Amino acid sequence: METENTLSVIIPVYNAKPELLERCIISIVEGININREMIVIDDGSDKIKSKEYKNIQEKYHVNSLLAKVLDSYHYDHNILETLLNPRLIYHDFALFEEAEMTLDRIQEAIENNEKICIYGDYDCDGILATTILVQCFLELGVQVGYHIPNRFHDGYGLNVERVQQMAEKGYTLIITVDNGVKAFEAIECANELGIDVIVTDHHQFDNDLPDACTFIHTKLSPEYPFKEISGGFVAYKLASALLQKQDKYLYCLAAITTISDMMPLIDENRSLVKKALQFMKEEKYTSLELLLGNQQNYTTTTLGFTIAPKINSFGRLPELCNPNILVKYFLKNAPMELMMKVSQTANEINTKRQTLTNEQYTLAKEKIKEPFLYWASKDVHEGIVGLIAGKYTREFEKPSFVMHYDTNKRIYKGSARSVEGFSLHQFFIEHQDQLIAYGGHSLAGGFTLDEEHFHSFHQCIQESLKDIELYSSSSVIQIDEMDLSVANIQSLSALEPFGMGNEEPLYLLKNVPVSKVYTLSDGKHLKMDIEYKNVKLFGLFFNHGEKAEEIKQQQNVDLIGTLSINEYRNQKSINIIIKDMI
Ligand SMILES: [Mn+2]
Repeated sequence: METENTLSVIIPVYNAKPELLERCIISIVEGININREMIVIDDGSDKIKSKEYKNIQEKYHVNSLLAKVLDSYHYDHNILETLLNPRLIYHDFALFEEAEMTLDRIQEAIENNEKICIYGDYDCDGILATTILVQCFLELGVQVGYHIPNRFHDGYGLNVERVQQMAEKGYTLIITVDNGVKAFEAIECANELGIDVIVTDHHQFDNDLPDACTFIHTKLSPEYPFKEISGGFVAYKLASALLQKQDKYLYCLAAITTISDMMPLIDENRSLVKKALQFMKEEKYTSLELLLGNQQNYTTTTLGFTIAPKINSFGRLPELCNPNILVKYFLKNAPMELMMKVSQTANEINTKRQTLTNEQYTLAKEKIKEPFLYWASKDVHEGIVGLIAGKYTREFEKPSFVMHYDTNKRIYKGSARSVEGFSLHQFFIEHQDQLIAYGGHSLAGGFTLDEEHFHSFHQCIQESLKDIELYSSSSVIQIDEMDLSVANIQSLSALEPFGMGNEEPLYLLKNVPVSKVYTLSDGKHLKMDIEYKNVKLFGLFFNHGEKAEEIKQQQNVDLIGTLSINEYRNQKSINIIIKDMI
C-alpha cells in the first residue's frame, strides 16, 4: 500500500432512467481522484433489491439502513453473522494441521540449544512477522538469528546460498515467515545439509509442496475455519502458542500486517484490527508513535497509508538502508537512540520512494494505448514497479504490468495488479512457458520475463483480456429519507473498522430537498441544509464552493457521500460528506 490515493468505482444505480447514463470525473476531498462511471440499470432489479434487504432486516433484526449496507456486501450468512457479532473471533493455533509437530520440533531445538534462524521477507508483513517470532524467542530466553532478504541480492523467499551460509554458521532449524511454501530448492538443500525447515506462510501454492519438516498454513489446514490471514498473523499465532499467552504489542504488529497485506477485514482479521487499534491508542507504543507522526490517530487509514508504507520503503530501496534494522527497531527493548535514528531514516526513504513513484508513474501513463498498462523501462527502480502498477490499477480499475528492464541480464522484472474478473495467479499458470518466474495472488503478483518473450507475453494479455468483463468491488447504496436517523447511522459503527473487504459505505440520495446553500472558508467549501419532512441533514462538499450558484438554481439534487454524526453542544446532527453531485 502507499499514500497516493486514487480510486475509482463503478456504481450500479437501480431503477433509474436509461437517459441518466452518464460519466463523470470529479475530484473530491483529501486529494483523492475518483474516476467514476455511472451505470444505470433499469431492469426492475429495484424490486429484487428491496426484497433482499427486507429479508436481511427481518433475519438479523437490524434497521433498514444497516440492512441495505449488509445487502450491498453480498456476503453469505456466516460472514454476516460474524460481522454483526460483537464477540472477538480468534482461531486457535491448534487448528493448524501440523501445529503439534511444529511445537514439538521447536521445543526440541530449544532443549538441545540448537541454533534457530527466522527467515522473513522484505515487505511490511515479512519484516513484522520476523519481529514477532524474534521477540517471542527472546521472551522464552532463546537468542535466535534472523534474516530479512535483500530484494535484489537474495530475491523473494528462502534461497540456496543463504541456506548454505546458515549451515556453515551451525544453524539446524530455520523457521520461515511470510514465505517458504514455494522454496523447493532451498529446502532440499537444507535437508541435505541437516537443517530442518518449518514453513509458516500464507501464500498460494501449486499442487506440489517442498519437503519441509512441517507447514503452518491455513490452506493446508482443513480444520482452520478462515483462510485469508497475513504472514504476520500466522507468525503471531505460533508465537502465542509458544508463549502460551496473548501479547498486546505483538498482536498490534500482526494487525499492521493484516492492513499492509490487504487482507479482508472480516472474521478474525476484523477482530484483530478492531482490538489492536484500541490497544495502540491506549498504550502509545514508541515504535508506532514515531512512525505515525504528530497529531494523527490510529485508524485503518493511518496504518495503511502512513505506517505501513514507511516500513515497506526499506525493502523497496535497500541500498539506502538495510531493512534488517527494522527488526531491531520493533523489538520491545529497542534503545531510544536507535529508534530515533531509524524512524528519521524511515521518513527520508519514504519521501524518496514517493518522488520516484510519481515521476515514473507520469511517464508510464503517457504510454497507455490499451485497456491495461504494459510498461517497461530500464530507468524505473525495481523496488517501485509494484507501486506504479498499484497506482494505475486503483486509478483506472484496469490490470497493469510494470517492469524494470535489467540491461545486464537482459530480463524484465515486473509486478502486476488486477481487478475482480481477471486472476493473475491463474493467468501466470496458464502462460508459465513464457515466464522465468512468477508468483502472487489473484489481484497482485510478480513475474520475470526474458527479452524474447516480451512481445508474446504482451499479446497473451491482450488475448486474455479481450472477452473478459472486469468489475469493481465498490458500490454505492441507494437510500432514502426513511433510512436516515441518528440512531440508524450510529448503528453502522457495528461494522467498523472499515477497510479492505469491508469498505466504508458510500450512499446515493436522490432528489435531495436543499433548503439553503452557503460557502465556508472564503468560498472554498460548500455547505447546504437539507430538509426532509421528518429529518434534517447538513451536507458538506469540501473544495467545491464554486458549485453554490449552480445548486441554488436547482431544487432537487442527487448526492453521493458518506454519512456521519456531528455532535455540538449535546446536539446531534446528521452530516453527509459529499463526494459527488449529479
Ligand atoms: Mn505476506
